[in-house]
Amino acid sequence: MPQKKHARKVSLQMGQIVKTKTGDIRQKTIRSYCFVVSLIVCRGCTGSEAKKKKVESGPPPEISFQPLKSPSEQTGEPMFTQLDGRQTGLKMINELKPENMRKYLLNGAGICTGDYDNDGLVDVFAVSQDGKNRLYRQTEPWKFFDVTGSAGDLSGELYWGTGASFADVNNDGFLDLYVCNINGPNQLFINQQNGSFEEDAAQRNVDYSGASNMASFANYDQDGDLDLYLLNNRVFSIAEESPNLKMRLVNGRKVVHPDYRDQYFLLEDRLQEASQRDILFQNDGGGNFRDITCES
Ligand SMILES: [Ca+2]
Ligand SMILES: [Ca+2]
Ligand SMILES: [Ca+2]
Ligand SMILES: [Ca+2]
Repeated sequence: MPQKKHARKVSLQMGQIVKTKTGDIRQKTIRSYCFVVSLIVCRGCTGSEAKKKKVESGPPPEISFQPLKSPSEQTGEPMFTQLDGRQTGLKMINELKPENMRKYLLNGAGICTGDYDNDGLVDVFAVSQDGKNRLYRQTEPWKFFDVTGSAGDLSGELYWGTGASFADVNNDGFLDLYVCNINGPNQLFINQQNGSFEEDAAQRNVDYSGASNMASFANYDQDGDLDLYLLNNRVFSIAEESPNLKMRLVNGRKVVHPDYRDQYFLLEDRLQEASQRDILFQNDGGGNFRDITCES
């Protein structure tokens, strides 16, 4: 009997998976499959009981599969069409100069969308690694206008930009903008409610300088304000820059050279390249943050 109990558990798990992912047709198929599983398990029952059940249940229904149609197949229309940047105004190209080609820069740069001026139209902020970051305001449906110059010092030309996020960090109803950089501090642009932004990351304790990839905002502690999770990589790869890096022996023990302790660690006497830690920042409600990574 423990065998049957186990089979019932398997059936439930499969039913749950299918219900959430693929819909009715798939559910029917899986129910049929579970039914077959039940029959197989019944074979483990003793003699006459198993035979009796087999007669009562009859032959297993035939299992069939039918692929679900996508919305585009149902309507005959494509789900997405590509719009020409010359028509939309979104003409930016992410630049990465050949002389700056490094593994840690080949991740590319990010983009974020949000209605920063609360006019009901979603706007776009795009990051460029070697070029200028751009803020595009949507002035009418599918028409964007480059407002980078008038919206504040958003170009980020001093740094290799990696990612950006819109989030209302100070709860004033206007989206603020957080930009991640490599080789320079991250930037937090506070929305001035008049179409422009002012950078204030240092005052708000989120001017982390390292190799940030991307920032994600969520109210993890459910106190009504958006907290910040910062994803970090490594500034550069020692293995790439100094492939002949050696360990040192101190009192007969291998140690990492002090100059590289932030980049390397030893695991079973083998050098492992480290990354910068990710950071969780807690918002005080007014858009001022505190690093709570260790205590959390
Ligand atoms: Ca807008
Ligand atoms: Ca705000
Ligand atoms: Ca919060
Ligand atoms: Ca808070």
